[in-house]
Amino acid sequence: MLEKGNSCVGLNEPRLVARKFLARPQHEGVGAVVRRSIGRFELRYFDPFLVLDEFSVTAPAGFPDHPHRGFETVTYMLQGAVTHEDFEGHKGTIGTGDIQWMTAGRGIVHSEMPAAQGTQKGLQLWINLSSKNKMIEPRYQEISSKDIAEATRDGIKVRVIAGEALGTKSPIYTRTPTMYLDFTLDPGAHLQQPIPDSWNAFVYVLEGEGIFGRSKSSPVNAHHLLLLGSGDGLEAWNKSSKSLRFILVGGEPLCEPLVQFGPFVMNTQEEIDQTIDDFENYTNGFEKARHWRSESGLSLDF
Ligand code: FJE
Ligand code: FE
Repeated sequence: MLEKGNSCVGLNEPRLVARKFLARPQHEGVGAVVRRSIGRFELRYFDPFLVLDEFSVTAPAGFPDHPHRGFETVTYMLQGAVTHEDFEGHKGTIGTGDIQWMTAGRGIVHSEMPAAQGTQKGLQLWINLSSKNKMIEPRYQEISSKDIAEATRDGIKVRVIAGEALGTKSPIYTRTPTMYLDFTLDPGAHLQQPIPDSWNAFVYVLEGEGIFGRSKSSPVNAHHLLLLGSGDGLEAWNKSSKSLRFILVGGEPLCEPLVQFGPFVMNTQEEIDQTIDDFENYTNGFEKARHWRSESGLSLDF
């Protein structure tokens, strides 16, 4: 048995890369560009993950007024800033390195628009909620970049957005058990990161070139999504001469039926019909949408 601890981490069964996707740019929102990996046609759902978008928005483009129900959105800024504004008057700007973990629950209507000159870049992940949590009160968890837990060891830097790595824990509460780690590996670095056996997990490469799963596998570069197979953790190497940055995300699968209509994600068609009804009639959580418009005054079709 290998011992698992803060300073002695060993993997019994490293996960191999099961599938690889290149996320190509597509248009979303109003004039925005996203590289969608999870949520595209070939990969509708990777339980509990619904969407992974690497987005790029330049004013006046953006994501004006639109609803969500039944899941969480996690926005992680990589460059620039985005202002969000919701129908309850919750408003704020998230800048480079900041995270907004939004539990839409029974309903949020909001806008997400660029807040700075130039191009704003980031990642948005949609995490499904279990049937018992779909209709909970909406909740925000916001962490500014300076408060995100970081750890460094042996040429590895990690920003712990959710879960735990290198002995450092995130304060984020995940309704659907989730880990979200932002790794930077210096040239020559080798990572071994435990992942709970029963969880689904993926890597998305942001910068540089990495080797994942097996030390002899071919290098993978930016904008690629790697779905990991079964096992107890991830092994990764940076055998290049430049730094390597990627996110590792894992989550406990819900194993529940899924019916999605755009930004509404429920378990049955009846619940989706009810949701459309609630949205159109401003009921069951959408009451405040009746008289609300964001400053942009626009709304997003879905
Ligand atoms: C949405 C179309 C959309 N990816 N990445 C339809 F574009 C959106 C949406 C987003 C989004 C927002 C940000 Cl800030 C980043 C994104 C899709 O807002 F919700 C629906 N329904
Ligand atoms: Fe949104």
